[in-house]
Amino acid sequence: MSATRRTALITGITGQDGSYLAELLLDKGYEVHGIVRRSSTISGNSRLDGIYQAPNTPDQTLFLHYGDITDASMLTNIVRDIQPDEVYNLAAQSHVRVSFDIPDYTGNVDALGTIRLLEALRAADCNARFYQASTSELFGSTPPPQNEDTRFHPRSPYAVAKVYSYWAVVNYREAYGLHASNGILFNHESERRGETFVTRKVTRAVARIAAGIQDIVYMGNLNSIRDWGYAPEYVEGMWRMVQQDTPDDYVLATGEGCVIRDFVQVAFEHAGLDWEKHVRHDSRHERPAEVDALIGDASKAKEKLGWEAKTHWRDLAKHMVDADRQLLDDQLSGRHVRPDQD
Ligand code: NAP
Ligand code: G4F
Repeated sequence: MSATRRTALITGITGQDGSYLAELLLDKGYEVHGIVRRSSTISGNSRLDGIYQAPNTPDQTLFLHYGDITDASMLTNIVRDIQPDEVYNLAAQSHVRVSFDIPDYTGNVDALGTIRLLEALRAADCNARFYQASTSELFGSTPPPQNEDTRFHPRSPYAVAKVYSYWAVVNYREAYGLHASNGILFNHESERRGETFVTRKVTRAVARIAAGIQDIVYMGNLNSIRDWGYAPEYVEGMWRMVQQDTPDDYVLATGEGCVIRDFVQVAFEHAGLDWEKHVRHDSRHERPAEVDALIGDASKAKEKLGWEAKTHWRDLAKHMVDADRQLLDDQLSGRHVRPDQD
């Protein structure tokens, strides 16, 4: 290991953001350590295919460790062993509707998981800078535009747990002088987005309908508004927060709202399809309490971090449709292969 190489620990490395962040940090010359759940070997690790490194080679800079954010002793041991310079806490049960089905588990992972990791830093006497994946869901029913001063009004067990973590980070900053920052990120999507989030669900369905292997997609409330950006740009914003001399909390957003129905229409039209012929309503995809409108004001990030979203949601929708059509084509023709990993 190089004496000057910085070391980062990422929880949630197999997720959308974790995989992009790992790539960014490896490009910047970091040694990257990621915590991987044993159960995610098949589902999540495919996002890391592009940066897979054979283990135990002299040039290895990516290290994956089995663990779980619910296992405090594991967290303390790994922090003690690798003494990271930076810790990015991205692990979460991140699906809002699912959090109504498993509220206890969501709180354990998304709220207490953060405290466990912060305590692991203290127990291991580690002065790492800390990034917390906070979310625009904190604002819930408070109307847009939302910025760092907007009142929180969470509308789901997921959001309630994330409010707890947000304040845990502020508290550890104030109580222990930890360099800990909250990134309050509005929705950000990509070809690596989980398949049950609305954008990816739609673009996957478009690809399958265009290929003639599906006809109908069942969806919930199409009237809500989201501020959708492109995920690789957002992980750059996370990194910039951690590089600041003083820890702080920042909103990352595009500043433009999109009604779900408009995203659906643009995605279907991009493949030459009429969405109204293929989309049906299913109340099972609705939430007991909806977040009607999220539109962020990221002026503080622009001023202090020099960060700005670049990709418009229309281009994002088309890009995701193209990527899903290509992926399906590769899968159907047998071209989609994965390297062996342990
Ligand atoms: P994601 O794709 O759902 O990834 C979540 C990650 O957390 C996965 O690697 C998952 O591992 C891991 N994880 C789940 N439970 C865990 C546990 N008990 N122990 C350890 N790891 C666990 O989410 P994302 O979209 O990348 O988002 C990253 C973070 O940002 C999350 O905290 C999310 O809540 C937050 N966030 C996301 C957005 C957004 O629009 N994407 C916006 C604001 C905030 P498996 O592979 O094993 O499932
Ligand atoms: O894609 P979604 O499930 O994302 P949601 O609830 O906004 O949460 C995402 O963004 C948050 C940031 O604001 C993150 F913190 C969180 O981890 C996650 O990444 O739903 C978006 C909207 C909702 O209004 C939902 O009711 O789409 C609506 N929707 C309509 N039909 C649907 C569906 N959502 C899903 N997942 N599936 C549907 O069939």
